[in-house]
Amino acid sequence: MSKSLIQFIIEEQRAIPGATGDFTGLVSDIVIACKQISHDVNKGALIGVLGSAGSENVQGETQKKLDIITNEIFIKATEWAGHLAAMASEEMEDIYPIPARYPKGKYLVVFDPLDGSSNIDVNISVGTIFSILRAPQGVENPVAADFLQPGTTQVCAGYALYGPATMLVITSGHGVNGFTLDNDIGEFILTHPDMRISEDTREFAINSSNEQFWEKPVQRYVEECVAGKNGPRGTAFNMRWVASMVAEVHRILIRGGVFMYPKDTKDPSKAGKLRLLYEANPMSFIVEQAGGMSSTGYERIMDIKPSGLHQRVPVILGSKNEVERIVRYHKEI
Ligand code: AHM
Ligand code: MG
Repeated sequence: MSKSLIQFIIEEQRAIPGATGDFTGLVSDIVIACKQISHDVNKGALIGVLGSAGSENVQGETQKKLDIITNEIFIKATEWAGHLAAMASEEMEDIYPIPARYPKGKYLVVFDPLDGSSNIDVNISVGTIFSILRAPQGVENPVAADFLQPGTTQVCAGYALYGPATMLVITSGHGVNGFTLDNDIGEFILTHPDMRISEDTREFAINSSNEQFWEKPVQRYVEECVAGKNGPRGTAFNMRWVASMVAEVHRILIRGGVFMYPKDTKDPSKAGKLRLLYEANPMSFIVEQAGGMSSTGYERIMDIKPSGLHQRVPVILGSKNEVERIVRYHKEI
């Protein structure tokens, strides 16, 4: 009999003395949110959800209708059950405290309800990213500062990938497991146990249109890769760029690779494009748990003490030996 995601989480929790079932309940609500988002993304134009909402989020980015719809789905699926004290999302300026009409719990969740949403109108894979934190001891009514915990404190991180199949990949600090949604029975089934990232790779992912704005170490690394067999690496590299971080990280979990959204000078007010809490930290937790590495080029991402809810950081993650090399280049130049 195949194992469902919820069975898997319950079994994992049983091994932890004193576990109350709260965590399992929260994950199960997140799973329901992802199933519903999967449904809406999949129906697309049939239910009129494509296109722009005509609004901007806190970071000045144009919101898609689905950015708003999926944010609402995530909140509605997780706010009622008493597992959470508050949540924060890429699509909301401030934190979302659990309304007074519901019981409060000990966890915080941060999420990007529809990452890669610029891809939605062209029917390319998008995803949902989430990270579960504990509310600080004794805090019943969290404020934004309570979310500013380094990635190392994450209890759980995961993503749902809405691709040819919908998958959910999750870690709670004991390796990484992947589940595929069986639409016939409405369950995520364990199909990719103990996912591991190969230490070496000949595939990299970066948005090359930003090359002129990169720092020297990244320019050097990419130059050496594209120089191919006759270059300093003596081997041919392949390149991919989906512009959907979830799809990118998933490819790396399946067949190795390195993903970079590095520091650049395109907009000096931004340290990078990707957000520490909603994107960089959860993906770093997953990548490290699968044996990969994740850095800004200068420091381990999960060691960063966040300074703001919507803080951005450079991201370089994937196959260990390549990320180590890029970090070394940052030290050399
Ligand atoms: P989003 O959260 O607004 O969708 O932006 C994040 C996405 C990532 O999924 C992806 O890696 C990156 O933005 C692509 O950026 P670009 O369009 O600059 O290539
Ligand atoms: Mg995003």
